[in-house]
Amino acid sequence: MEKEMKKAKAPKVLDIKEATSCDATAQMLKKAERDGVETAFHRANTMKACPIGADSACCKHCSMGPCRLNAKDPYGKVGVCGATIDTVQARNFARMVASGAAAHTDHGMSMLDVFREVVNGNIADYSIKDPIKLEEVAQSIGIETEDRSVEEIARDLYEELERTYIQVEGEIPFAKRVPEKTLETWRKQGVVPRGAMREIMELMHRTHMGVDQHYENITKQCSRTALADGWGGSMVATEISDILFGTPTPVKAEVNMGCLKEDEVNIIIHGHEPNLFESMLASVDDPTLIKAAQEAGAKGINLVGMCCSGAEMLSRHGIPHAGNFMSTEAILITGAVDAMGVDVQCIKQGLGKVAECYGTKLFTTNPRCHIEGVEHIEFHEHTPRECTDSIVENAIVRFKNRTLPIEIPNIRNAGIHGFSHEYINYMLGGTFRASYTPLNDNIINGRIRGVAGVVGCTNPRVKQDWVHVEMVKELIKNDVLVVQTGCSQISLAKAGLYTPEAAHLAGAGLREVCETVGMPPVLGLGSCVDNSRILIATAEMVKAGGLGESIADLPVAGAAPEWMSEKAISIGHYFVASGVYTVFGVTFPIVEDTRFHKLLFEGLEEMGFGKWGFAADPHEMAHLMIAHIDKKRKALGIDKARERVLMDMADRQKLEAA
Ligand code: MSK
Repeated sequence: MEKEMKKAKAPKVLDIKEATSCDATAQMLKKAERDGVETAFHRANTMKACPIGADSACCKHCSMGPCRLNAKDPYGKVGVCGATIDTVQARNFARMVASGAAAHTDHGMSMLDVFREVVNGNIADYSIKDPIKLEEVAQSIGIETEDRSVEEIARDLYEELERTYIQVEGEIPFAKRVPEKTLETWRKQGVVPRGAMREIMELMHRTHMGVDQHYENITKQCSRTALADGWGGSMVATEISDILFGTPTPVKAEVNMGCLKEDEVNIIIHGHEPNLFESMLASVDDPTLIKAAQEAGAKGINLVGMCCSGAEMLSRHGIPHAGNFMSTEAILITGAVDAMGVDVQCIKQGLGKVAECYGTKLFTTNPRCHIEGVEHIEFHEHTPRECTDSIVENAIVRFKNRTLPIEIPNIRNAGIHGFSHEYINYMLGGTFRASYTPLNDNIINGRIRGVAGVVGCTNPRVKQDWVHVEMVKELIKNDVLVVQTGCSQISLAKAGLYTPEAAHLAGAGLREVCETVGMPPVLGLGSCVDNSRILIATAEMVKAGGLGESIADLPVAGAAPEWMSEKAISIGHYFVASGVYTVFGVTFPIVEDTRFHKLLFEGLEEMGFGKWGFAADPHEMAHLMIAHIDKKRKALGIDKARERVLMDMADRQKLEAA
């Protein structure tokens, strides 16, 4: 017995300091351990990632396997059917793209369903809040708007955008927004998307056993499918959400767990589709429900967002945001959350257990997402308040019956959020000459070295927020303007970089621009579907002139330093296919030294697309992006301008010192 005990491994203790750089999450992880509660951080600590899966060297597409190939000797073995490592990896990668694209496009389709019902007068709870955006989107795809009513334009827009999903042949409507030269490359390579349903279906077919067994041909359909996400499903989700609920403009708001209030009924909405959150906003403003909360002894009802639903509402309405993906269990440990409503995507099943430990009422609301053991209150767009009122009522009951001690980390970080691509136009160009020309001018004259999109999740395999923050600090220090979405935006907001004062962390050139305009060096654009705003911004930069003719010519780069979801792979690949060098952190699901790896990391660029990159270290990641930006500046012949700017600064410093 004694011998057996000696042999038993000591349980692996979570090193909280290494798990997260978010102080509020760390505080809650300590409490979780005191309370005997387990989180995804603890599970990641004890669950060794499967090494074969991590290398994507395993195929389980049929029952002749699963076949394990050897990452150390990639061409030494093939699967039972004869599939090579390149076929296996390309198929695995393609299925990640298909799943991620399906998630975004299904989200977009839901928004389009709501839009159709609003236009047809079947939904009374929502309306067209931004008719100017409606016109602009309609015009961008060639719909006549002059002397026509909002309803007429909206009807045509619905019909046109429906093609984004169901069109069997021809190019999707938003292909009209793609710079001509980029579109030319897509046409030449045969990757202009048809409807997303067709592209995803074809990609799933091709990756079935015994169909497409050439990694180059699989990658081609990967690109087509990913583009159907970025310039299709995701873009529709963003544009329709803006039309229905308003286009974001800069708004001051707070993030972090200190947004919870001990003396109020706290409700969190977590997920992705904005309609649940919008109706919840109406519910918490309802005088009857406010009165009920007060009668239960609360000062009021406090509505807070998390994850991407939260990022979208933070941008659009300035609703406080409590934390990103890796904090969604941690916040329940405060004991202060009376109800959490979730819809789709990035909802950990583990939330159910943690909610149960602290008596939080957790509700799933979307027919696509139920969780075993968690109560489901279905959200119907035609009668949305039935669901959201019920969540509020349940939260009030829980508030009244609170018994456990409450511990809310006293941390809140104020910042400016809500930078849509339209607002960047006004901000830099002014109301009367709104355009991207001033941005391009500042890039051409070298004050701004280039633009980086830093997006994506947090992942317990790396220190939460740390990789995002270190990387972005390095970028802005080197005069790279950073635009962000999703959980990454919240990482940086918690680090205090969403204030104009954070410009002091930027290099001299970027700092000068930020101080002149009064903007932070890091601009938040919303949720993960809102990466489509970054695509439009790149198209606008091409249109404004002076930085080449295609997106691939621009001195820009992208990154997802702590990615974890298949959606992130789809996003990464649509940026690559659009012409952007995109660097991922954590791990990359492909064995190096294979032909497929070479294609993604080098070959695609030679074909006129962007390319993939990988580095685990944030500084290395930043410098890969900076080197790429400099390469593009050189190709554009604007590298000397930057040297002059640097010379000016040095001269100025010498003068100041004299
Ligand atoms: S929520 S996909 S963890 S960004 Fe969009 Fe955050 Fe990544 Fe989910």
